[in-house]
Amino acid sequence: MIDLSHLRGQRVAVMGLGKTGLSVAHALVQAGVEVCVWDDNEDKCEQARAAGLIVKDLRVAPLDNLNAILWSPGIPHTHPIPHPVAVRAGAAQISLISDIELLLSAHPETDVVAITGTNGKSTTTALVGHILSAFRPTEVGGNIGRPALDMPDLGSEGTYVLELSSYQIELTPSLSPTSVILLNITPDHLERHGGMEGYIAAKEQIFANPPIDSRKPTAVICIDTKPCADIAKRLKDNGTWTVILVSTKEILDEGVYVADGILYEVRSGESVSIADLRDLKALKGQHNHENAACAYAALRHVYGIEPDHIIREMISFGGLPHRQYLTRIVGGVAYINDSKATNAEAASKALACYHRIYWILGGLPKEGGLNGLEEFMPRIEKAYLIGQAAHEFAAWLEKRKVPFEHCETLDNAVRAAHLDAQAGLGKPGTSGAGVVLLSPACASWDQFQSFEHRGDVFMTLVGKLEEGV
Ligand code: UMA
Repeated sequence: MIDLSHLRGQRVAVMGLGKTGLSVAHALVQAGVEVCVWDDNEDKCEQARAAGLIVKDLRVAPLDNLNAILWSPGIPHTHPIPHPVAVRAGAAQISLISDIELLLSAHPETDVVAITGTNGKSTTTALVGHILSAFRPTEVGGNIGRPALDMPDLGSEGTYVLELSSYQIELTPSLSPTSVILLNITPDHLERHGGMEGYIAAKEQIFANPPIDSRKPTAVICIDTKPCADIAKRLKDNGTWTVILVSTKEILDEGVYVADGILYEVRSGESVSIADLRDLKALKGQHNHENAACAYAALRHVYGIEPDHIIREMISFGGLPHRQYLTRIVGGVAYINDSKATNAEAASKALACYHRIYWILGGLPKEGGLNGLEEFMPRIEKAYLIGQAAHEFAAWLEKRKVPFEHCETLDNAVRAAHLDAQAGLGKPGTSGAGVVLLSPACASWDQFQSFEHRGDVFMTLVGKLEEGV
Protein backbone atom coordinates (compact mmCIF):
# COMPACT_ATOMS: atom_id res chain seq x y z
CA MET A 1 0.00 0.00 0.00
CA ILE A 2 1.22 3.52 -0.81
CA ASP A 3 2.34 5.46 2.25
CA LEU A 4 0.33 8.70 2.49
CA SER A 5 1.81 9.93 5.77
CA HIS A 6 2.83 13.23 4.06
CA LEU A 7 -0.91 14.06 4.23
CA ARG A 8 -1.13 13.61 8.00
CA GLY A 9 -3.00 16.53 9.58
CA GLN A 10 -5.18 17.05 6.50
CA ARG A 11 -8.93 16.42 6.25
CA VAL A 12 -10.12 14.43 3.25
CA ALA A 13 -13.56 13.14 2.27
CA VAL A 14 -13.97 10.06 0.10
CA MET A 15 -16.87 10.02 -2.35
CA GLY A 16 -17.90 6.52 -3.51
CA LEU A 17 -17.10 3.27 -1.77
CA GLY A 18 -16.28 0.91 -4.63
CA LYS A 19 -12.77 -0.38 -5.27
CA THR A 20 -11.21 3.10 -5.44
CA GLY A 21 -12.97 4.61 -2.43
CA LEU A 22 -12.27 1.68 -0.14
CA SER A 23 -8.63 1.53 -1.18
CA VAL A 24 -8.18 5.28 -0.56
CA ALA A 25 -10.05 5.26 2.77
CA HIS A 26 -7.85 2.43 3.95
CA ALA A 27 -4.59 4.17 2.91
CA LEU A 28 -5.68 7.50 4.44
CA VAL A 29 -6.70 5.93 7.77
CA GLN A 30 -3.41 4.03 7.84
CA ALA A 31 -1.53 7.31 7.31
CA GLY A 32 -3.36 9.05 10.17
CA VAL A 33 -5.32 11.43 7.91
CA GLU A 34 -8.69 12.62 9.18
CA VAL A 35 -11.11 10.95 6.78
CA CYS A 36 -14.85 10.69 6.28
CA VAL A 37 -16.65 8.75 3.54
CA TRP A 38 -19.93 8.81 1.61
CA ASP A 39 -21.69 6.74 -1.04
CA ASP A 40 -25.09 7.41 -2.62
CA ASN A 41 -25.90 3.75 -2.00
CA GLU A 42 -27.07 3.36 1.62
CA ASP A 43 -25.86 -0.28 1.80
CA LYS A 44 -22.31 0.82 1.05
CA CYS A 45 -22.52 3.42 3.83
CA GLU A 46 -23.79 0.78 6.22
CA GLN A 47 -20.89 -1.53 5.36
CA ALA A 48 -18.44 1.36 5.86
CA ARG A 49 -19.92 2.17 9.30
CA ALA A 50 -19.60 -1.50 10.24
CA ALA A 51 -15.96 -1.39 9.17
CA GLY A 52 -15.34 1.55 11.54
CA LEU A 53 -15.18 4.37 8.96
CA ILE A 54 -16.76 7.76 9.69
CA VAL A 55 -19.70 8.23 7.32
CA LYS A 56 -20.89 11.78 6.57
CA ASP A 57 -23.61 12.70 4.13
CA LEU A 58 -21.63 15.00 1.82
CA ARG A 59 -24.86 16.33 0.30
CA VAL A 60 -25.48 18.26 3.54
CA ALA A 61 -22.38 18.09 5.80
CA PRO A 62 -20.13 21.21 5.97
CA LEU A 63 -17.34 20.90 3.38
CA ASP A 64 -15.31 24.05 3.97
CA ASN A 65 -12.96 22.37 6.46
CA LEU A 66 -11.85 19.78 3.86
CA ASN A 67 -8.54 19.82 1.98
CA ALA A 68 -9.91 17.71 -0.88
CA ILE A 69 -12.60 15.27 -1.90
CA LEU A 70 -11.31 12.01 -3.22
CA TRP A 71 -13.76 11.31 -6.06
CA SER A 72 -14.36 7.78 -7.38
CA PRO A 73 -13.83 7.84 -11.15
CA GLY A 74 -17.12 6.20 -12.11
CA ILE A 75 -19.30 8.85 -10.44
CA PRO A 76 -20.44 11.46 -12.98
CA HIS A 77 -19.71 14.93 -11.56
CA THR A 78 -20.62 17.36 -14.34
CA HIS A 79 -22.45 15.50 -17.14
CA PRO A 80 -25.16 14.44 -17.84
CA ILE A 81 -26.26 16.32 -14.72
CA PRO A 82 -24.01 17.86 -12.07
CA HIS A 83 -23.70 15.70 -8.96
CA PRO A 84 -25.00 17.61 -5.87
CA VAL A 85 -21.80 16.90 -3.90
CA ALA A 86 -19.65 18.18 -6.81
CA VAL A 87 -21.77 21.34 -6.98
CA ARG A 88 -21.30 21.96 -3.25
CA ALA A 89 -17.57 21.25 -3.51
CA GLY A 90 -17.27 23.76 -6.38
CA ALA A 91 -19.02 26.42 -4.33
CA ALA A 92 -16.68 25.75 -1.38
CA GLN A 93 -13.63 25.68 -3.73
CA ILE A 94 -12.71 22.15 -2.74
CA SER A 95 -10.94 20.12 -5.45
CA LEU A 96 -12.20 16.76 -6.60
CA ILE A 97 -9.20 14.50 -7.10
CA SER A 98 -8.46 10.88 -8.00
CA ASP A 99 -6.45 8.23 -6.20
CA ILE A 100 -3.84 8.67 -8.97
CA GLU A 101 -3.34 12.25 -7.75
CA LEU A 102 -2.60 10.89 -4.26
CA LEU A 103 -0.13 8.34 -5.66
CA LEU A 104 1.71 11.11 -7.52
CA SER A 105 1.76 13.33 -4.42
CA ALA A 106 3.51 10.50 -2.56
CA HIS A 107 5.91 9.76 -5.44
CA PRO A 108 6.40 12.94 -7.46
CA GLU A 109 9.71 11.76 -8.90
CA THR A 110 8.97 8.13 -9.68
CA ASP A 111 8.92 7.13 -13.32
CA VAL A 112 5.36 6.76 -14.69
CA VAL A 113 4.12 5.28 -17.96
CA ALA A 114 0.51 6.39 -18.43
CA ILE A 115 -1.57 4.37 -20.88
CA THR A 116 -4.91 5.45 -22.25
CA GLY A 117 -7.23 5.02 -25.23
CA THR A 118 -10.74 3.77 -25.80
CA ASN A 119 -9.83 0.12 -26.40
CA GLY A 120 -6.88 -2.09 -25.56
CA LYS A 121 -5.55 -0.12 -22.61
CA SER A 122 -5.72 -2.99 -20.11
CA THR A 123 -3.89 -5.39 -22.43
CA THR A 124 -1.24 -2.79 -23.28
CA THR A 125 -0.78 -1.89 -19.62
CA ALA A 126 -0.37 -5.53 -18.64
CA LEU A 127 1.98 -6.13 -21.58
CA VAL A 128 4.21 -3.12 -20.80
CA GLY A 129 4.23 -4.12 -17.13
CA HIS A 130 5.14 -7.71 -17.99
CA ILE A 131 8.04 -6.72 -20.26
CA LEU A 132 9.38 -3.88 -18.11
CA SER A 133 9.34 -5.98 -14.94
CA ALA A 134 12.07 -8.17 -16.51
CA PHE A 135 14.36 -5.12 -16.47
CA ARG A 136 13.43 -2.92 -13.48
CA PRO A 137 11.09 -2.84 -10.45
CA THR A 138 7.66 -2.31 -11.97
CA GLU A 139 4.11 -2.11 -10.64
CA VAL A 140 0.91 -2.07 -12.66
CA GLY A 141 -2.31 -0.39 -11.51
CA GLY A 142 -5.16 2.05 -12.18
CA ASN A 143 -8.22 1.39 -14.33
CA ILE A 144 -6.94 -2.13 -14.99
CA GLY A 145 -8.65 -3.09 -11.72
CA ARG A 146 -5.90 -2.58 -9.17
CA PRO A 147 -6.46 0.77 -7.44
CA ALA A 148 -3.35 2.95 -7.57
CA LEU A 149 -2.86 3.06 -3.81
CA ASP A 150 -2.92 -0.74 -3.53
CA MET A 151 0.46 -0.83 -5.25
CA PRO A 152 3.58 -0.88 -3.07
CA ASP A 153 5.90 2.12 -2.69
CA LEU A 154 8.63 2.06 -5.35
CA GLY A 155 12.03 3.70 -5.09
CA SER A 156 13.56 5.99 -7.70
CA GLU A 157 14.68 2.98 -9.79
CA GLY A 158 11.13 1.75 -10.29
CA THR A 159 8.25 2.46 -12.68
CA TYR A 160 4.51 2.70 -12.19
CA VAL A 161 2.65 1.52 -15.28
CA LEU A 162 -0.80 3.09 -15.01
CA GLU A 163 -3.88 2.41 -17.06
CA LEU A 164 -5.86 5.66 -16.99
CA SER A 165 -9.46 6.16 -18.03
CA SER A 166 -10.72 9.55 -19.19
CA TYR A 167 -12.55 9.71 -15.85
CA GLN A 168 -9.29 9.38 -13.93
CA ILE A 169 -7.30 11.76 -16.16
CA GLU A 170 -9.70 14.63 -15.60
CA LEU A 171 -9.46 14.15 -11.81
CA THR A 172 -5.64 14.16 -11.80
CA PRO A 173 -4.44 17.76 -12.26
CA SER A 174 -0.79 17.00 -11.35
CA LEU A 175 -0.40 14.21 -13.87
CA SER A 176 3.02 14.62 -15.53
CA PRO A 177 4.10 11.18 -16.71
CA THR A 178 7.53 10.39 -18.12
CA SER A 179 5.82 8.73 -21.07
CA VAL A 180 2.32 8.26 -22.42
CA ILE A 181 0.86 5.63 -24.72
CA LEU A 182 -2.30 6.79 -26.50
CA LEU A 183 -3.84 3.87 -28.39
CA ASN A 184 -7.03 5.08 -30.07
CA ILE A 185 -10.06 7.29 -29.52
CA THR A 186 -13.50 6.21 -30.72
CA PRO A 187 -16.90 7.28 -29.31
CA ASP A 188 -17.36 6.06 -25.71
CA HIS A 189 -18.62 7.51 -22.41
CA LEU A 190 -20.06 10.44 -24.39
CA GLU A 191 -22.87 11.20 -21.91
CA ARG A 192 -20.32 11.59 -19.16
CA HIS A 193 -18.12 14.00 -21.14
CA GLY A 194 -20.91 15.99 -22.77
CA GLY A 195 -20.11 14.65 -26.28
CA MET A 196 -17.15 13.57 -28.42
CA GLU A 197 -15.30 16.87 -28.08
CA GLY A 198 -15.39 16.62 -24.29
CA TYR A 199 -14.22 13.01 -24.44
CA ILE A 200 -11.26 13.85 -26.69
CA ALA A 201 -10.38 16.84 -24.48
CA ALA A 202 -10.40 14.62 -21.37
CA LYS A 203 -8.02 12.16 -23.07
CA GLU A 204 -5.75 14.93 -24.35
CA GLN A 205 -5.40 16.28 -20.82
CA ILE A 206 -2.94 13.43 -20.24
CA PHE A 207 -0.39 15.62 -22.09
CA ALA A 208 -1.26 18.83 -20.21
CA ASN A 209 1.72 19.03 -17.85
CA PRO A 210 5.41 18.70 -18.66
CA PRO A 211 7.32 16.43 -16.23
CA ILE A 212 8.54 18.09 -13.08
CA ASP A 213 12.20 17.36 -13.86
CA SER A 214 14.22 18.27 -16.95
CA ARG A 215 13.44 15.09 -18.93
CA LYS A 216 11.58 15.56 -22.19
CA PRO A 217 8.55 13.27 -22.00
CA THR A 218 7.75 10.75 -24.73
CA ALA A 219 4.34 10.34 -26.34
CA VAL A 220 3.73 7.09 -28.22
CA ILE A 221 0.61 7.67 -30.30
CA CYS A 222 -1.13 5.26 -32.65
CA ILE A 223 -2.44 7.51 -35.41
CA ASP A 224 -5.00 5.07 -36.84
CA THR A 225 -7.94 7.03 -35.41
CA LYS A 226 -8.35 10.66 -36.46
CA PRO A 227 -8.56 12.20 -32.97
CA CYS A 228 -5.21 10.57 -32.12
CA ALA A 229 -3.61 11.68 -35.41
CA ASP A 230 -4.77 15.24 -34.63
CA ILE A 231 -3.37 15.10 -31.10
CA ALA A 232 -0.02 13.76 -32.41
CA LYS A 233 0.18 16.68 -34.83
CA ARG A 234 -0.62 19.23 -32.13
CA LEU A 235 2.05 17.76 -29.82
CA LYS A 236 4.68 17.70 -32.59
CA ASP A 237 3.95 21.31 -33.46
CA ASN A 238 4.15 22.26 -29.81
CA GLY A 239 7.57 20.58 -29.35
CA THR A 240 7.30 19.83 -25.61
CA TRP A 241 7.02 16.09 -26.20
CA THR A 242 9.08 13.61 -28.19
CA VAL A 243 6.38 12.01 -30.34
CA ILE A 244 6.73 8.43 -31.61
CA LEU A 245 4.14 7.55 -34.24
CA VAL A 246 2.64 4.06 -34.52
CA SER A 247 0.27 2.60 -37.12
CA THR A 248 -1.25 -0.75 -38.02
CA LYS A 249 -2.93 0.69 -41.11
CA GLU A 250 -0.26 2.62 -42.98
CA ILE A 251 3.44 2.31 -43.73
CA LEU A 252 5.15 5.15 -41.89
CA ASP A 253 8.39 6.92 -42.72
CA GLU A 254 9.17 7.33 -39.01
CA GLY A 255 8.23 5.43 -35.84
CA VAL A 256 6.81 1.92 -35.64
CA TYR A 257 4.22 0.22 -37.85
CA VAL A 258 2.65 -3.15 -38.58
CA ALA A 259 2.07 -4.44 -42.11
CA ASP A 260 0.63 -7.93 -42.80
CA GLY A 261 1.28 -8.89 -39.19
CA ILE A 262 4.99 -7.92 -39.31
CA LEU A 263 6.25 -5.29 -36.86
CA TYR A 264 8.60 -2.74 -38.41
CA GLU A 265 10.69 -0.01 -36.84
CA VAL A 266 11.92 2.86 -39.01
CA ARG A 267 15.60 3.58 -38.37
CA SER A 268 17.29 6.42 -40.28
CA GLY A 269 14.54 6.29 -42.87
CA GLU A 270 14.86 2.49 -43.38
CA SER A 271 12.12 0.06 -42.35
CA VAL A 272 13.63 -2.74 -40.26
CA SER A 273 11.55 -5.88 -39.74
CA ILE A 274 11.43 -6.74 -36.02
CA ALA A 275 9.06 -9.68 -35.53
CA ASP A 276 6.07 -11.57 -36.89
CA LEU A 277 3.31 -10.58 -34.46
CA ARG A 278 1.07 -13.38 -35.74
CA ASP A 279 3.27 -15.77 -33.74
CA LEU A 280 2.20 -14.15 -30.45
CA LYS A 281 -0.50 -16.49 -29.16
CA ALA A 282 -1.79 -14.14 -26.46
CA LEU A 283 -1.94 -11.12 -28.78
CA LYS A 284 -4.08 -12.22 -31.70
CA GLY A 285 -5.84 -9.86 -34.09
CA GLN A 286 -5.15 -6.41 -35.50
CA HIS A 287 -6.31 -4.66 -32.32
CA ASN A 288 -3.66 -6.59 -30.36
CA HIS A 289 -1.02 -5.78 -32.96
CA GLU A 290 -1.76 -2.12 -32.20
CA ASN A 291 -1.24 -2.82 -28.50
CA ALA A 292 2.01 -4.73 -29.15
CA ALA A 293 3.38 -2.07 -31.52
CA CYS A 294 2.68 0.72 -29.03
CA ALA A 295 4.25 -1.26 -26.17
CA TYR A 296 7.30 -1.97 -28.35
CA ALA A 297 7.68 1.70 -29.29
CA ALA A 298 7.59 2.82 -25.65
CA LEU A 299 9.98 0.17 -24.35
CA ARG A 300 12.42 0.76 -27.18
CA HIS A 301 12.43 4.55 -27.14
CA VAL A 302 11.89 5.37 -23.47
CA TYR A 303 13.90 2.56 -21.87
CA GLY A 304 16.26 1.62 -24.71
CA ILE A 305 15.49 -2.09 -24.35
CA GLU A 306 16.92 -4.21 -27.19
CA PRO A 307 14.35 -5.38 -29.78
CA ASP A 308 15.18 -9.09 -29.22
CA HIS A 309 14.64 -8.70 -25.50
CA ILE A 310 11.30 -6.98 -25.94
CA ILE A 311 10.08 -9.68 -28.33
CA ARG A 312 11.35 -12.46 -26.04
CA GLU A 313 9.24 -11.04 -23.20
CA MET A 314 6.26 -10.48 -25.52
CA ILE A 315 6.32 -14.17 -26.41
CA SER A 316 6.11 -15.11 -22.73
CA PHE A 317 3.15 -12.75 -22.11
CA GLY A 318 0.16 -14.88 -21.19
CA GLY A 319 -2.52 -12.26 -21.89
CA LEU A 320 -5.17 -10.98 -19.52
CA PRO A 321 -7.70 -13.36 -18.07
CA HIS A 322 -11.12 -12.92 -19.69
CA ARG A 323 -9.74 -11.28 -22.86
CA GLN A 324 -9.15 -14.01 -25.42
CA TYR A 325 -7.24 -15.85 -22.73
CA LEU A 326 -5.93 -19.23 -23.83
CA THR A 327 -7.11 -21.31 -20.89
CA ARG A 328 -6.12 -24.78 -22.00
CA ILE A 329 -5.49 -26.97 -25.04
CA VAL A 330 -7.17 -30.38 -24.97
CA GLY A 331 -6.43 -32.77 -27.82
CA GLY A 332 -5.41 -29.87 -30.04
CA VAL A 333 -8.61 -27.88 -29.35
CA ALA A 334 -7.96 -24.46 -27.75
CA TYR A 335 -10.35 -23.33 -24.98
CA ILE A 336 -10.52 -19.54 -24.89
CA ASN A 337 -11.97 -17.29 -22.22
CA ASP A 338 -13.20 -14.02 -23.73
CA SER A 339 -15.75 -13.28 -21.01
CA LYS A 340 -14.89 -9.55 -21.16
CA ALA A 341 -16.72 -9.44 -24.53
CA THR A 342 -19.96 -8.03 -23.13
CA ASN A 343 -21.30 -6.74 -26.45
CA ALA A 344 -21.25 -7.72 -30.13
CA GLU A 345 -18.50 -5.25 -31.04
CA ALA A 346 -16.17 -6.79 -28.44
CA ALA A 347 -17.07 -10.35 -29.50
CA SER A 348 -16.27 -9.49 -33.13
CA LYS A 349 -12.61 -9.01 -32.17
CA ALA A 350 -12.33 -12.64 -31.03
CA LEU A 351 -14.49 -14.09 -33.80
CA ALA A 352 -12.19 -12.41 -36.34
CA CYS A 353 -9.19 -14.32 -34.94
CA TYR A 354 -10.31 -17.95 -35.22
CA HIS A 355 -11.88 -20.52 -37.54
CA ARG A 356 -13.93 -23.64 -36.68
CA ILE A 357 -15.41 -21.98 -33.62
CA TYR A 358 -17.56 -23.75 -31.03
CA TRP A 359 -19.06 -20.55 -29.71
CA ILE A 360 -20.52 -20.16 -26.20
CA LEU A 361 -22.62 -17.01 -25.97
CA GLY A 362 -25.54 -15.38 -24.21
CA GLY A 363 -26.33 -13.71 -20.91
CA LEU A 364 -28.06 -10.37 -20.45
CA PRO A 365 -28.49 -9.04 -24.00
CA LYS A 366 -27.38 -5.56 -25.08
CA GLU A 367 -29.23 -3.31 -27.50
CA GLY A 368 -28.61 -4.49 -31.06
CA GLY A 369 -28.03 -8.09 -29.96
CA LEU A 370 -25.71 -9.88 -32.39
CA ASN A 371 -26.05 -7.37 -35.21
CA GLY A 372 -22.73 -6.67 -36.87
CA LEU A 373 -21.48 -10.23 -36.46
CA GLU A 374 -23.00 -11.63 -39.70
CA GLU A 375 -19.66 -11.80 -41.55
CA PHE A 376 -18.19 -14.19 -38.97
CA MET A 377 -20.97 -16.79 -39.12
CA PRO A 378 -19.22 -19.02 -41.71
CA ARG A 379 -16.53 -19.57 -39.02
CA ILE A 380 -19.01 -20.99 -36.50
CA GLU A 381 -19.24 -24.79 -36.27
CA LYS A 382 -21.98 -24.51 -33.68
CA ALA A 383 -23.29 -22.05 -31.07
CA TYR A 384 -24.15 -22.91 -27.44
CA LEU A 385 -26.68 -20.54 -25.89
CA ILE A 386 -26.90 -19.55 -22.23
CA GLY A 387 -28.79 -17.01 -20.15
CA GLN A 388 -31.61 -14.60 -20.90
CA ALA A 389 -30.55 -13.81 -24.45
CA ALA A 390 -30.91 -17.44 -25.59
CA HIS A 391 -34.25 -17.13 -27.41
CA GLU A 392 -33.44 -13.82 -29.09
CA PHE A 393 -30.04 -15.17 -30.22
CA ALA A 394 -31.52 -18.50 -31.38
CA ALA A 395 -33.87 -16.65 -33.75
CA TRP A 396 -30.95 -14.56 -35.06
CA LEU A 397 -28.72 -17.62 -35.61
CA GLU A 398 -31.52 -19.63 -37.21
CA LYS A 399 -31.99 -16.92 -39.85
CA ARG A 400 -28.29 -17.21 -40.69
CA LYS A 401 -28.41 -21.04 -40.74
CA VAL A 402 -25.93 -21.40 -37.88
CA PRO A 403 -26.45 -24.64 -35.88
CA PHE A 404 -27.12 -23.96 -32.19
CA GLU A 405 -28.09 -25.69 -28.97
CA HIS A 406 -29.97 -24.30 -25.96
CA CYS A 407 -27.74 -25.03 -22.95
CA GLU A 408 -29.17 -22.60 -20.33
CA THR A 409 -26.07 -22.71 -18.10
CA LEU A 410 -22.36 -22.30 -18.72
CA ASP A 411 -21.76 -25.71 -17.19
CA ASN A 412 -23.96 -27.39 -19.85
CA ALA A 413 -22.50 -25.26 -22.61
CA VAL A 414 -18.87 -26.10 -21.83
CA ARG A 415 -19.69 -29.82 -21.71
CA ALA A 416 -21.64 -29.76 -24.99
CA ALA A 417 -19.05 -27.66 -26.82
CA HIS A 418 -16.25 -29.89 -25.54
CA LEU A 419 -17.93 -33.08 -26.76
CA ASP A 420 -18.62 -31.59 -30.20
CA ALA A 421 -15.15 -30.04 -30.58
CA GLN A 422 -13.39 -33.27 -29.62
CA ALA A 423 -15.68 -35.33 -31.88
CA GLY A 424 -15.02 -32.84 -34.71
CA LEU A 425 -11.28 -33.49 -34.61
CA GLY A 426 -10.22 -35.14 -37.85
CA LYS A 427 -13.70 -34.86 -39.37
CA PRO A 428 -13.28 -35.30 -43.14
CA GLY A 429 -12.91 -32.01 -45.01
CA THR A 430 -11.86 -30.01 -41.96
CA SER A 431 -8.52 -28.48 -41.19
CA GLY A 432 -7.24 -27.29 -37.82
CA ALA A 433 -8.61 -28.50 -34.52
CA GLY A 434 -10.82 -25.48 -33.84
CA VAL A 435 -11.54 -23.53 -30.67
CA VAL A 436 -14.11 -23.57 -27.90
CA LEU A 437 -14.67 -19.86 -27.41
CA LEU A 438 -16.57 -18.17 -24.59
CA SER A 439 -17.26 -14.74 -26.11
CA PRO A 440 -20.77 -14.03 -24.84
CA ALA A 441 -21.67 -10.69 -26.52
CA CYS A 442 -23.77 -10.07 -23.38
CA ALA A 443 -23.49 -8.73 -19.86
CA SER A 444 -23.12 -11.41 -17.20
CA TRP A 445 -25.45 -10.23 -14.44
CA ASP A 446 -28.34 -12.60 -15.14
CA GLN A 447 -26.26 -15.60 -13.97
CA PHE A 448 -22.98 -14.22 -12.56
CA GLN A 449 -21.73 -11.40 -10.33
CA SER A 450 -19.51 -9.96 -13.07
CA PHE A 451 -17.74 -10.84 -16.31
CA GLU A 452 -14.73 -11.83 -14.20
CA HIS A 453 -16.87 -14.29 -12.24
CA ARG A 454 -18.27 -15.74 -15.50
CA GLY A 455 -14.73 -16.13 -16.90
CA ASP A 456 -13.46 -17.73 -13.69
CA VAL A 457 -16.30 -20.27 -13.77
CA PHE A 458 -15.47 -21.04 -17.42
CA MET A 459 -11.80 -21.59 -16.61
CA THR A 460 -12.65 -23.86 -13.67
CA LEU A 461 -14.99 -25.94 -15.85
CA VAL A 462 -12.38 -26.16 -18.61
CA GLY A 463 -9.77 -27.18 -16.05
CA LYS A 464 -11.88 -30.21 -15.15
CA LEU A 465 -12.46 -31.45 -18.71
CA GLU A 466 -11.10 -34.84 -19.51
CA GLU A 467 -8.91 -35.54 -22.50
CA GLY A 468 -9.95 -37.99 -25.19
CA VAL A 469 -13.74 -38.06 -24.67
N1 UMA B 1 -21.67 5.84 -6.69
C1 UMA B 1 -22.20 6.92 -6.00
N2 UMA B 1 -22.90 7.85 -6.70
C2 UMA B 1 -23.11 7.76 -8.04
C3 UMA B 1 -22.55 6.66 -8.74
C4 UMA B 1 -21.84 5.72 -8.02
O1 UMA B 1 -22.03 7.04 -4.79
O2 UMA B 1 -23.76 8.65 -8.60
C5 UMA B 1 -20.90 4.83 -5.94
C6 UMA B 1 -21.42 3.42 -6.13
O3 UMA B 1 -22.49 3.16 -5.24
C7 UMA B 1 -20.19 2.59 -5.84
C8 UMA B 1 -19.03 3.52 -6.20
O4 UMA B 1 -19.57 4.81 -6.44
O5 UMA B 1 -20.09 2.21 -4.49
C9 UMA B 1 -18.36 2.99 -7.45
O6 UMA B 1 -17.31 3.84 -7.83
P1 UMA B 1 -16.66 3.64 -9.29
O7 UMA B 1 -17.75 3.53 -10.31
O8 UMA B 1 -15.64 4.68 -9.49
O9 UMA B 1 -16.03 2.17 -9.23
P2 UMA B 1 -14.75 1.57 -8.54
O10 UMA B 1 -15.15 0.27 -7.96
O11 UMA B 1 -14.06 2.53 -7.67
O12 UMA B 1 -13.85 1.22 -9.85
C10 UMA B 1 -13.10 2.25 -10.49
C11 UMA B 1 -13.23 2.06 -12.01
N3 UMA B 1 -14.63 2.11 -12.42
C12 UMA B 1 -15.08 3.05 -13.24
O13 UMA B 1 -14.40 3.94 -13.68
C13 UMA B 1 -16.53 2.94 -13.65
C14 UMA B 1 -12.64 0.73 -12.42
O14 UMA B 1 -12.62 0.65 -13.86
C15 UMA B 1 -11.20 0.63 -11.94
O15 UMA B 1 -10.70 -0.65 -12.23
C16 UMA B 1 -11.15 0.88 -10.42
O16 UMA B 1 -11.75 2.15 -10.11
C17 UMA B 1 -9.70 0.92 -9.91
O17 UMA B 1 -8.99 1.97 -10.46
C18 UMA B 1 -13.58 -0.22 -14.46
C19 UMA B 1 -14.28 0.49 -15.61
O18 UMA B 1 -15.33 0.03 -16.04
C20 UMA B 1 -12.88 -1.44 -15.03
N4 UMA B 1 -13.71 1.59 -16.13
C21 UMA B 1 -14.27 2.29 -17.25
C22 UMA B 1 -13.82 1.64 -18.55
O19 UMA B 1 -12.78 0.96 -18.57
O20 UMA B 1 -14.50 1.88 -19.58
C23 UMA B 1 -13.79 3.73 -17.26
